[in-house]
Amino acid sequence: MAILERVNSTEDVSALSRDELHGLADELRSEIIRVCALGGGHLASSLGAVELTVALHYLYDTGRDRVVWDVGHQTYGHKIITGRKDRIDTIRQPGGLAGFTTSSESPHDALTVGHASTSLAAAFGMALARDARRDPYSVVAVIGDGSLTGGMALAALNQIGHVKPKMTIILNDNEMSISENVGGLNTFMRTLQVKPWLHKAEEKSKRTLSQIWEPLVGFGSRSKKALRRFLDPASSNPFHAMGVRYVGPVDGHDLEQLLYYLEHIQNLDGPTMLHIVTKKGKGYKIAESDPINWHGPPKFDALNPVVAGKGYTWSSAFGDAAARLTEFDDRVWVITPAMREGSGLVEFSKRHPERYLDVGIAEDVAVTTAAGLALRGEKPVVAVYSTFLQRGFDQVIHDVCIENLDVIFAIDRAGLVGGDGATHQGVYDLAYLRALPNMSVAMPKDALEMRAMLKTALRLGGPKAIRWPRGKVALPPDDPVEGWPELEWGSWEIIKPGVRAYILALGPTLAYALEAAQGLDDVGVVNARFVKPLDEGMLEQLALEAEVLITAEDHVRTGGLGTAVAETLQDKGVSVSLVRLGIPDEHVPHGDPAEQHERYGYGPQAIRRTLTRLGLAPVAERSLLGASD
Ligand SMILES: Cc1ncc(C[n+]2csc(CCOP(=O)(O)OP(=O)(O)O)c2C)c(N)n1
Repeated sequence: MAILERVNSTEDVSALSRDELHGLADELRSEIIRVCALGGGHLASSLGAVELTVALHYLYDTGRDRVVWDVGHQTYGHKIITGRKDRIDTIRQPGGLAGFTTSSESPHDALTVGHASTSLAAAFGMALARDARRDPYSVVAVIGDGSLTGGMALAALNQIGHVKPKMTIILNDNEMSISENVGGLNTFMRTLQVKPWLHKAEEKSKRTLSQIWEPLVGFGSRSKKALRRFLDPASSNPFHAMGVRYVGPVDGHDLEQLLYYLEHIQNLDGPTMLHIVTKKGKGYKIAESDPINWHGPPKFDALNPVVAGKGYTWSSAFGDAAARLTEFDDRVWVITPAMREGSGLVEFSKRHPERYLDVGIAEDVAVTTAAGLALRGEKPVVAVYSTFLQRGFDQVIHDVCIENLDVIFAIDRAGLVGGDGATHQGVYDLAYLRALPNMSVAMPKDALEMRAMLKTALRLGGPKAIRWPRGKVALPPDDPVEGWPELEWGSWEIIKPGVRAYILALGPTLAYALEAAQGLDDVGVVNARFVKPLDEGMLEQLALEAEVLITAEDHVRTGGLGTAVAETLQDKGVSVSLVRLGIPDEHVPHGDPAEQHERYGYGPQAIRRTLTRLGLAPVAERSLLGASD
């Protein structure tokens, strides 16, 4: 690490010789592999962006200029260069560096990110602010071909091309989103990649070509234009058409070429897009050949690299259930906004390609496409992470709920998610979905209950959201759908009877509540699996019988289960002491979810402390279990 040792800032990169820049790229690559092996992380995207990272830091002062990375997952090299190499081993770990660019972490991180497709609009705003203040800094946005499929990115491009501020857009095209990239723009980008060949062919044989073509297509100008478009796709380039100067494609691993083009573009007025072609996982053979599994591996052995299996997860359980449901009812479709692997749909996509749709990183499109399908009698299931459904919120109201359509929302990663941190926490969906007329919201306790909910939702119709957490679940038996039991929609279930108190728990907090209430005859536990509609009958009865009700949820306290319970009791005029456990009004950073559950008061030990404080568990335990929450 001879060169990296001397690099502590972006100025140090600018001081390097060209030869040393190549050495720096090699060292960064080794360091990224070492760090990801140690604790897991976004390996393949960071490796693919190494030369770009070096070139940008050579040409720009990222402390002053604004380099906006889309998603921010490809920035391990950027973090190492910009004064964070001593802490890079802590990336994504509790209390350590964030996995994405985060402005509170460094002045070199121009934007706090994690969700895709925001870079262009943010950089556009920064360029407008710069021009309004007549400041001299440069603005650069780096966006992947996957993130460019998001409507936000395309709408921003449309504005940028119209207003034309001076800015550089780097399109980092590796043909991949997390899985293979999709869509017409992606197909078009493939035609751009053959452009150099076409150029050469045109140069070398201009005469031959016109000799061949002109007699064939005639001499009319329309035909000539069509021929020209075929030979030089840039003349029909949609970026160009939107008003953005297009340059490329350029080999994004050729540092000299990158520096050459970036340096020239730097001084051009207006917006310029440099299209670079890169390989995801570049320089690490196994990641190059399998960029999907090496997109974000857990920790691995760098000498014997294998991506550890995740075991049977909630996502696997959903994928299996969806496949069964499609065989049971051929009107069932599954739509994913670019999360085939994460949502457990790899097998489904192979077995039922005609009922499977990946719409790219476009959650809004996923929801409204589902609405369109439902309007024509189909039964779409939108498989989406809780955090990403936020991008489709208006569509859930406007296109699905107002029409009361038969759309099931299969919501994965509900709750705190661990290493991805604040941008990815799935802790708002109960609040934002519960508010919508016609919508139901449920959370199963296990994979069998998930099946029962899916089957019942399919029969009942209407907008139905079923959510589950990240992580493992017990494998259910492989029964055909005909044998799956249904459940009464909106019903709760008493798991442990109590006398003086009841804990109303949801999903993962159910096991916590049972652990906390162990050995306490006075304390009952309820599987409050429906947040909307609540089991009002059972709630009222429990409130009348017990002294205290405690709600426990892996969700913000504002608007979740506890709020729903409080509102219902208030409306019914039933008064009972109510303790609401959940996440307070703050953004939760990356960390270990189990630790965070304890810290926020709804882990098993924390619930037990609450029971002690309420006089429901023996006081002697206080000292054993630490301070009261
Ligand atoms: C709104 C949103 N939806 C989904 C994701 C999950 N996600 C993270 S990276 C990624 C792929 C991005 O592809 P690209 O921009 O081409 O970058 P690459 O990973 O190929 O380097 C996706 C879908 C996200 N971060 N944000």
